[in-house]
Amino acid sequence: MNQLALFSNILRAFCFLAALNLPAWAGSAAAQGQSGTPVHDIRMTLKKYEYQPNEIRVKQGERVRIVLTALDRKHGFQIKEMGINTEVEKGKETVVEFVASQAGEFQFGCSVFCGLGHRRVKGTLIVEPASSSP
Ligand SMILES: [Cu+2]
Repeated sequence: MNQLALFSNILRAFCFLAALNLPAWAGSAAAQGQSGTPVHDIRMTLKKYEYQPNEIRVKQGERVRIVLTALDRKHGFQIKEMGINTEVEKGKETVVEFVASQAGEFQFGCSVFCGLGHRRVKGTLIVEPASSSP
């Protein structure tokens, strides 16, 4: 009886510690990821039939975070070469995050049919080579 009570107390203490440790570990892992590479934040809006801005310029190696907001209806955001394709709901911020590891020009476009001008909803992501920075 006594031993059982002791055992369950130890077990409870262990679970308590495990519960405490998990968020601490997860928190530090997230912080590390954030501080590792600089983040290039870009805000972009979407409406029939355009991205604003429709040309974005980043440096190779940067972590890019695009915050998309659709103003009139649901649209999409797709960069085929990077395997990015996400829906952007109206009035809700949608975050797309990636590392611009490859230099070059990449077309992005709408992947949700939004009307007759759907194909015009597009833009260019320019990733400048890392060596071109001073
Ligand atoms: Cu569209």
